[in-house]
Amino acid sequence: MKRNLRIIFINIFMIFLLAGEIAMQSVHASAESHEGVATVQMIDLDKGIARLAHAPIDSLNWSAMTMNFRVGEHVRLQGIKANDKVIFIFMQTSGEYVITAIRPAQ
Ligand SMILES: [Cu+2]
Repeated sequence: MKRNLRIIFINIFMIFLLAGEIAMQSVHASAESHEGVATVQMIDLDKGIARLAHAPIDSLNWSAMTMNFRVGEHVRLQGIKANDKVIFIFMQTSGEYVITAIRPAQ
């Protein structure tokens, strides 16, 4: 019985992982979004800003730099903090770069 419960929990967890992956892919599929790898410098939850030291982003011809991104309203930061390495997806919206998804890099 306990074992069955454990299997059910693992299955639910896998479904969430899969749903997250699909969400990332659908964000990725839209024309204006870009993906980057970065180290978090600072997160200001009050202002909704993340300062990221990102690696080059080929889809924008950007070289590596440190810059501020706006954190999208519905983005869950899920415990992401300064010095964490992350993979993130962002879009340009009215002159701002807005993070639409972010997760820890493996
Ligand atoms: Cu940049």
